[in-house]
Amino acid sequence: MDKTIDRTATANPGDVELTRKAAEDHVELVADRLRKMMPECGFGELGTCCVMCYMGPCRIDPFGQGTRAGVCGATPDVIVARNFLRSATGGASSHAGHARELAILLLEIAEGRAPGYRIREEGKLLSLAEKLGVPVDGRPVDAVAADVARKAFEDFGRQDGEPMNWIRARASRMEYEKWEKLGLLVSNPHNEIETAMHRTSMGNDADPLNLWVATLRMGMVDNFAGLMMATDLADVIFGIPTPKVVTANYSVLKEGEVNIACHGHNPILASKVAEWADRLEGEAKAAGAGRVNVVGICCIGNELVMRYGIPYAGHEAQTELFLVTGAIDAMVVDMQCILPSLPAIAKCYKTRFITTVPFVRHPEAIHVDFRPEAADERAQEIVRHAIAAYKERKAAGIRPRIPDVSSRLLTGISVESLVSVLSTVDAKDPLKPVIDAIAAGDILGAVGMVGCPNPKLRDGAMSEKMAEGLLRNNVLIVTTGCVNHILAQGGFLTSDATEKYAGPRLKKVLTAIGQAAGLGGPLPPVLHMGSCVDNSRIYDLLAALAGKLGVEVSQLPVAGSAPEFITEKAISIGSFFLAAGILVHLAPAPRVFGSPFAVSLLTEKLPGLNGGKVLVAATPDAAVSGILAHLREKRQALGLPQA
Ligand code: CUV
Ligand code: SF4
Repeated sequence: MDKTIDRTATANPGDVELTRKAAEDHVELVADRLRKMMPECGFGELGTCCVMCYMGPCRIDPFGQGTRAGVCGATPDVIVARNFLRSATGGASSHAGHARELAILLLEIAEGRAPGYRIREEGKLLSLAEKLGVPVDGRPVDAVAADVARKAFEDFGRQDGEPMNWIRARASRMEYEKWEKLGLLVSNPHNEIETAMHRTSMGNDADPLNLWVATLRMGMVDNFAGLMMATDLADVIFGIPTPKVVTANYSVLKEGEVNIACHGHNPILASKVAEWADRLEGEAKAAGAGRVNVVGICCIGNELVMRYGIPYAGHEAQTELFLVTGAIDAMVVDMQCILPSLPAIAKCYKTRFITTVPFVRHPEAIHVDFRPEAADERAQEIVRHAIAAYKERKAAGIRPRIPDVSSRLLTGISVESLVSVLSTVDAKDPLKPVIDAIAAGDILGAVGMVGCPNPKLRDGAMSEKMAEGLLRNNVLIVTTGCVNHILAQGGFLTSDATEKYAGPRLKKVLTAIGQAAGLGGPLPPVLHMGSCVDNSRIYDLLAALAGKLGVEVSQLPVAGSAPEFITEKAISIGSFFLAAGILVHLAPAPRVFGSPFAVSLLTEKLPGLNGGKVLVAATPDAAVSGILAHLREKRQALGLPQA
């Protein structure tokens, strides 16, 4: 292990402490492997490496050195467009899979085949049903639920070319018409995914523009067959998030308790593990532990904290470090963002690493075949694994080291809960105070900070510094995904943060709302709206604001930022926000710079077409000033004062 390099620059002292412990314990971390990988491949970074067929691999220097096209004749513009579309397809597939599992669960609940689950939000089910054209009057809830699930399956099987049910039901008229004009009304997510894979394989689509339109369409798949469907159905089954104040960071792990870390994405598994953790407290006590303590990592942490207030552990770049604490008895995962390095590290500390999904396995993991029909049995099995591990680990003399770092955060901001908070200010027209504040310039604009924690940018505290810069300039921030773990650990989701970071005009607005809502302090300047799939909540909020103003979403002074993105899911989410006509800031740089066509499309042509635009900026200062310039431009176009 290379000990000469200082890996201690991140803002979280817990990360520093555990990184040292990892070195002492001879555990290799993401940051170590990243360093060994340097320099990363320049062709890959530019997007001009192609492995689509076996005449290659081909790599093309965009600066005119060497060959100008792949063996097949594909130009850098074609290669970049194909590669990018495949990334967006990977992301959209993940989100569509997530949503489809929830649709299956809803049908199972309706038909009595998933006794461990129930419908918690009848009101949301009925309003969703009405939007989908499912009759509700006088019908039993289960019958309505079954039909709502069937509407989802209809989308996944549709061959008539008509727009998805979920788009027709959930897009506003104005946004729908915009997408209709642009040819972005997708019909069947699976067909779109199939066609994307087909057209990008060797010897098919060689028109860069056609390929980029397919990427925007993949963004539509991501939002409507993924994010929005998943959020709608998860709220129906697991509840609409409500505001609550909870604890985050390493200190959520408890010595003397059985610690279970849930990691992954879909609440189907983790909600059950959390339930059985409570119900098996007696067995934990018999094993000499206080209780079973469930904490949430990554996006499942977001799902669990938003709805149930379950302790909010940390983000993806900390998953290895959480194991290095030696305090976790079982890490239970479902899907997405599970580093393949984890099971070996778990072994070092006799932590049981449990996979649960048939297509997310690891040779060194324990596999529990989790299915909704047998959810209660399987969840008990998982919790008992953790209790057994607790005894074993105690006997083996494993000494945990839990960094004494903790922070508080306000979480649980759904559109519904935000509206109810704001209705304390204006009961008749809850969104009016926000719109007035934006119009007056007290809120300059809003930015959705979303996505992952990238070790390439973590040492520079990219997300924290960007948040600081935006807040000082009176920009309101909403967050989802792992960025929210970062910002929570940095103390940005508290009333104190409003005092500390918000510009004077933003502070005034947030203080007034906090007072009216009886929060005992200002509303935090960063609002936690959930997991990656909950980006649909951000979009719903924007659509509601735009609707009230009578403008398109693309005209609002807002932007999206994935300041440290890692996954293909961030690419597909970003593609949706581009389709919606919103500025998307990305760091690290997306792999498009090998294609002059792509650069001009994403930074010059698309803005003129629908407002969508990509901003690439890898330093906080450049990102903040680029975003501020954009917000000011949008304000000017609407005739709003510059503040
Ligand atoms: Ni979906 S995608 S790392 S933000 S969960 Fe965290 Fe969460 Fe993964 Fe990125
Ligand atoms: Fe090379 Fe063309 Fe094959 Fe890609 S598809 S590997 S560019 S020959």
